[in-house]
Amino acid sequence: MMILRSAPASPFARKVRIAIKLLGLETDVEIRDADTTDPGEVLRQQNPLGKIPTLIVEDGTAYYDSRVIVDYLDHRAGGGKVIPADQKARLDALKLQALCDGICDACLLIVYEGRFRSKEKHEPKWLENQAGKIQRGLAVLEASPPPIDAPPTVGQIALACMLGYRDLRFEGTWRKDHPKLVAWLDRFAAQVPAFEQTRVKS
Ligand SMILES: N[C@@H](CCC(=O)N[C@@H](CS)C(=O)NCC(=O)O)C(=O)O
Repeated sequence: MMILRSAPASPFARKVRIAIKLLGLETDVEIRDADTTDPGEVLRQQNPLGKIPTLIVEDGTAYYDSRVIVDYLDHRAGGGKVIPADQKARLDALKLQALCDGICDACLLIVYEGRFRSKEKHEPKWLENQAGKIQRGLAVLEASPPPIDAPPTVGQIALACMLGYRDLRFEGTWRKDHPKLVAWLDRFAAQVPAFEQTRVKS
């Protein structure tokens, strides 16, 4: 049995959880939540970065980060499933994943600024720098939303998880200016039940 160190709100862990469902590996993985802020959390021994998601496989090997985990799981499920085998399609999927994960990184840094620093210590220039990455990334995606394959690629899953995280932590403010992405996410949710099944209920 594999163990996935996870947390319900993490967009990176959600990407892995959706991939697990799509790859038919649900019965092979136990989801075990981790508290990344707890210095005593065993996660820090499993992954020196103390980050989720981290996957521990049967022989005790720990895989991180989410990109490595999805690569491992896709291969374990036969290969070429959510990470296409064809070079062009594969690079398209990985590049889309890199963009959406990068937007999530910027979102997280903004969330952590609020969580770990008192308000008077917030650095507006640095926050604006992160906001710029999010804004430009969303603009590129809105200009040309990707297709939704069956099954979706890891890039398309990453896009859905990133937009879901914008809804969860930023009150869906992205929706007003990105109508094509709103329609894209609606289609994704209809085509991929695992998206709704992994939504944080709160
Ligand atoms: N590039 C990593 C990002 C993972 C990440 O930033 N996870 C966050 C939670 S969403 C985390 O573990 N944060 C705790 C920390 O940075 O200490 C991935 O794709 O897995």
